[in-house]
Amino acid sequence: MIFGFKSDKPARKDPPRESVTGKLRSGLQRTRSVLFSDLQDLLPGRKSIDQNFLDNLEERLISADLGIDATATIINALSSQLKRSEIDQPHILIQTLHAVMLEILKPVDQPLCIPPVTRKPYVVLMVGVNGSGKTTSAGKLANYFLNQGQRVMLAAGDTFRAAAVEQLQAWGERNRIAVIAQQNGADPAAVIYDALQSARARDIDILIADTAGRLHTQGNLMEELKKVRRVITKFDPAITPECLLVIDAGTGQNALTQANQFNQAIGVTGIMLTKLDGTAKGGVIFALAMATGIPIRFIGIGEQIDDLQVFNRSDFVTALLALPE
Ligand SMILES: Nc1nc2c(ncn2[C@@H]2O[C@H](COP(=O)(O)OP(=O)(O)OP(=O)(O)O)[C@@H](O)[C@H]2O)c(=O)[nH]1
Ligand SMILES: [Mg+2]
Repeated sequence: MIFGFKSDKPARKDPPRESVTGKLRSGLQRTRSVLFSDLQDLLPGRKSIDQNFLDNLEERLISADLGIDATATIINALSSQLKRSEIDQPHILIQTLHAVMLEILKPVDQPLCIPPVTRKPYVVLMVGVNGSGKTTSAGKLANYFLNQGQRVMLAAGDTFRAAAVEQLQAWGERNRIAVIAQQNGADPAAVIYDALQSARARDIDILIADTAGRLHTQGNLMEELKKVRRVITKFDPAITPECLLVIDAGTGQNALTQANQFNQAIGVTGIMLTKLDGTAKGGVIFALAMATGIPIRFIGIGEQIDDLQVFNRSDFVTALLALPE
């Protein structure tokens, strides 16, 4: 069953740079306020930074869900500077924080590069626990790729949750692109296979496949996901899909378990960290970077179609510390 519209290749449209950084800054506002609000107040009557200050900062890093390892890395870097008496003013502290945070995020700052495929379509498989933002992110990603001038199609691989298909169809309508779907209860692997055939026949560049939410502890549902992954290879062994794990930033440290379990099941190739705008736990990005090393491809900072950004560590840390551009 195909719902949708015929799409011609649009010209490439990139959003203005100021709107990207401004949005990111306001999206990270809650996390920033846990980390750094009243930072100056922590320095009562002192011009220099001392151990009490670092203890307080450590608590804040833990509260913002950076996790033990990233917190220790940051505090150790600051402590050793403090011992060498190199930090005597807040702006030097901020510079050091900035440098250490960038270093932690460096290995995961690997944007998704769509290879110049001779065999279309390129496949993006959205996976993750219930309610993490998979369907919304599929809709936003479709818009992102359309703006890059790609031809995009959606596949409704969530045949389980009531109204999941309709939800994806609404994103298809918003983007004016086709959505391949079957009836509720259909085999998700069959839907994806059908979508792959349809995408190839229509010369689609990118097929974005939604899947049902599942807990990493539900063995049978993880098996279902493995089957979906296998069916892509069966369709064409030359296709290496982007298995994009969608994680709600508000999940906190459980994000690490999700990443490990989904990775073991299907081999996660990228992470999309959503709902950064609604949480003070955005520091989990540092914990994910240190514990998994899985590339963080995109971040979600709102519910609207353009509330998705390609993850860039420099933009992220600058916005988090609210440094001038
Ligand atoms: N504030 C905010 N809300 C988001 C973001 N991404 C998704 N949401 C909201 O999160 C809720 C769940 O999103 P869905 O896309 O339905 O999540 P899902 O993973 O597909 O859910 P299931 O299919 O039930 O597993 C919706 O209300 C979305 O609008 C984001 O980046 N920021
Ligand atoms: Mg969904």
